Amino acid sequence: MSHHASEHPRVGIVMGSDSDWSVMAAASAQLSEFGIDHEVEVVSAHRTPHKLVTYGEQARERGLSVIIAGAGGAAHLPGMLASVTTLPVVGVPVPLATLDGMDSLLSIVQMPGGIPVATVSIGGAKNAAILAARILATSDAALADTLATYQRELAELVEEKNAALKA
Ligand code: RP5
Repeated sequence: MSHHASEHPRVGIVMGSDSDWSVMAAASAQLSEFGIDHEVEVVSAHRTPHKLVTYGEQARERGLSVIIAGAGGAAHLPGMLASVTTLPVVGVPVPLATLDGMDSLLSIVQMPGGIPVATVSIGGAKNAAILAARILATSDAALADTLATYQRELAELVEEKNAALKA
């Protein structure tokens, strides 16, 4: 697991174990592509519960705007973080060797009323980063431009593939 630490992170990527990094690295890579400063930290709901509470409680005052939380199996990290912060939390269900990530998905997505987690697809770390970027872009015009360019490029790629199909 390796990531360049940023001095003023706007997004916090947390995961239940370093074993989640193979999935969560895509979130860090996408944020870097958009030029968004972020931090990466292992915070386990079950192995380091006190750290979880401290992280969630201090996240806003430390300057974070969004938390991306990935976990697998009995994946309580995103929901528990959402319960101790008012920041938006994006949950990433990490697939483990058994159950194909359905356990992670259902653990994260079924939150009780009042405590939302914006859950992306199983292994959807890249989309978690794009969603975090969209949240930031509600008050960041330059980032909104970056996201518009990104979407234009996606569309162009489809048309290039269409052209190749017909060539
Ligand atoms: C979860 O348990 C973590 O998010 C990880 O997906 C899973 C397994 O963790 P390790 O046993 O690999 O550390 O809490």
